[in-house]
Amino acid sequence: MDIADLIDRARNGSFRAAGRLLSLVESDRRDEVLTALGPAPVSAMRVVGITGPPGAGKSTTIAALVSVYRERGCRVAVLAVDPSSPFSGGALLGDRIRMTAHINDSDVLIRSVASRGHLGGLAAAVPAAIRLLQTIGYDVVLAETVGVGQSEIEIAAVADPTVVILNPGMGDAVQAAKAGLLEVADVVAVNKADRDGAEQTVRDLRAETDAPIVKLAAARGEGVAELVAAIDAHHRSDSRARRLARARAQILSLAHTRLRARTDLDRLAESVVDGRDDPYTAAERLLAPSTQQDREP
Ligand SMILES: Nc1nc2c(ncn2[C@@H]2O[C@H](COP(=O)(O)OP(=O)(O)OP(=O)(O)O)[C@@H](O)[C@H]2O)c(=O)[nH]1
Ligand SMILES: [Mg+2]
Repeated sequence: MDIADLIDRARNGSFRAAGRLLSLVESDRRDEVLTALGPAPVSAMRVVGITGPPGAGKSTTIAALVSVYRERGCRVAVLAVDPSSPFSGGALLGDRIRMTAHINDSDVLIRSVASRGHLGGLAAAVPAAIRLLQTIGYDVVLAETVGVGQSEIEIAAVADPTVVILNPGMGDAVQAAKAGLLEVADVVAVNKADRDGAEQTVRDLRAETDAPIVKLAAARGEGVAELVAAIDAHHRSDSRARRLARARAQILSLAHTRLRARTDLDRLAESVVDGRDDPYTAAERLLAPSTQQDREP
């Protein structure tokens, strides 16, 4: 079936067509899909990034958010980035259970995305997936990443807002700050607030970030309304300057991915190690326009 047909079907609500298109977007046929989609439609689609340490309650929070957005009549897509990562070991089954309320809802699409494919990873696949979801009529995308590496930074480049989920516990706030997690936070949620120490963690966090902080017990549905209010408020206050900053981060991330994929990188590294080039010259060479066969597909 050709891509234009799939797009039509997906627009008309076909899950199977949407799934096929998302697979194509992760494959080397991504550009074909993007071309068929045409220019980005004017759409108020929201992309909410949910990130945080393993087990912080990201999926539980997403399940609660899905309910809220469904009550508003939104079509919702959940992208779980790299759920097979060693950090969330086997969480996919658990996520199924947390998402049971939504599994038979034809307006909720749940999809996992591998962050380290051969085609430039998350930085390239997720914006394309988002473009696709926007064109086929989704109103909200909730994207889950484990906040332990590059992926949450890449998500933050496209998400508005990025919610960082932490838990009560001594040192959590400081650790999150150290790990650079708070830098990507537009909203911070202290989940598992039914446990001791939530107030203290909120106080510690206030010293580390200007982002709004909400207390959450996602598993009990407590604080979810406050979280949604913070997400809504952030979206309204989103400025051109912030959008420019996000676009810059996204461009840099994509450019970085392209540079890493250059086949001459290894050759340049050898010439530096062998003393034929210095790293500055090698960097210049890496940035120089390459011939087509220097690039990966
Ligand atoms: N006490 C308490 N436990 C919670 C709360 N929210 C989630 N949990 C539990 O925390 C565990 C992890 O929840 P998940 O939602 O899978 O966390 P996650 O951040 O998506 O985990 P990974 O994807 O594996 O990184 C589960 O056992 C949840 O039941 C909460 O508000 N209070
Ligand atoms: Mg999860």
